[in-house]
Amino acid sequence: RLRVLSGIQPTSGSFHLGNYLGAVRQWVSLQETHDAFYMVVDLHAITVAQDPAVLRENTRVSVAQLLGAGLDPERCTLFVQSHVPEHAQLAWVMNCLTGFGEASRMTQFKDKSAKQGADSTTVGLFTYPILQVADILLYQADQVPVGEDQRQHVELTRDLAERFNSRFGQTFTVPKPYIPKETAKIFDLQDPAAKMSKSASSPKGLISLLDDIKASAKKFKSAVTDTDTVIAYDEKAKPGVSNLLSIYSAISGRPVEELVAHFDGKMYGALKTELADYYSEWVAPIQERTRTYLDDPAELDKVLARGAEKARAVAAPTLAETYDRVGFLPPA
Ligand code: AQP
Repeated sequence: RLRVLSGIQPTSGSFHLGNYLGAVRQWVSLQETHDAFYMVVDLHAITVAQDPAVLRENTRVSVAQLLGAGLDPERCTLFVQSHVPEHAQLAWVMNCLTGFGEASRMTQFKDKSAKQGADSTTVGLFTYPILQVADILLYQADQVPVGEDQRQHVELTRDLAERFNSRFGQTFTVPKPYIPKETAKIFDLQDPAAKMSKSASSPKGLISLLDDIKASAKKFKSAVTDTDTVIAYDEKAKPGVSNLLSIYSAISGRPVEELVAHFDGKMYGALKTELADYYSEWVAPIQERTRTYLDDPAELDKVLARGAEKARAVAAPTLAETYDRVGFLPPA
């Protein structure tokens, strides 16, 4: 069985549809065919300021939501990143292997730090991709299911794995990104040129899975499209309509061509209303299951304790071998 690893940040009270379609949906299907490791990455979350109580709460909600979305702790290893200290430990070694210029080329850092300004940008945000390298390499992952925005970080992981292996001897599996084209990038409903993101300029463009369902339905109905009237898939000429078709196709399992034929001769309003209705039905059981897990904190703790144990069983030997390869004296 090939191994997959991925993570998601507990930085808001709910995942958004981009997180779900770009990543979590693939996680759920890959747990059936792969040796799957999934984590809530709280170490990554503190690269921007977090309120401690809120972070703790959001971490629990994230885990409950992953379970609500269909992760099964019997089929995958689900854990919280800070429960496995090897992540931070391997990250230091990787920091010392990464060029400053190389890290400076990461576009996500450039975008986020430009938005935040130099004074509120932390060194942690700068080295975030290198922690991600450690996350992946610790588990000798073959594939990394992520959205398109993470491709550059997986490329960095490949470069560092190869660099380490050629300098110190074969140690790490060189992973590949796993990015299905159809949902690689979900766009903001109000600004179809921008990716759907929790730091979007307007909350109207963002669909958070745990939000009030009626409010989300309304957002679909007021999504920005274009002045044409034909429902067709064309990312360049019709980014708004294409985004709605991608979302509808992904959650319903109906191919885009089938949807386009279905809406032949109909107006944009028909697509928006039908999608809003479909989404409402689709998300209700996810919300319901998430609530069930949140109502049972003891069960959640049990899942996470078992997950951390399984994760450490893989991470600890990788870290020990890495320390040995770089020449650290083993403790007596
Ligand atoms: N719009 C998106 N389309 C497809 N995939 C997406 N992902 C995020 N946005 C989209 C994927 O979701 C996974 C988890 O990402 P994360 O925990 O790093 O969340 P994020 O990138 O911080 O989410 P945001 O909303 O994009 O945050 P900000 O606003 O801070 O930049 C990843 O696999 C990611 O690719």
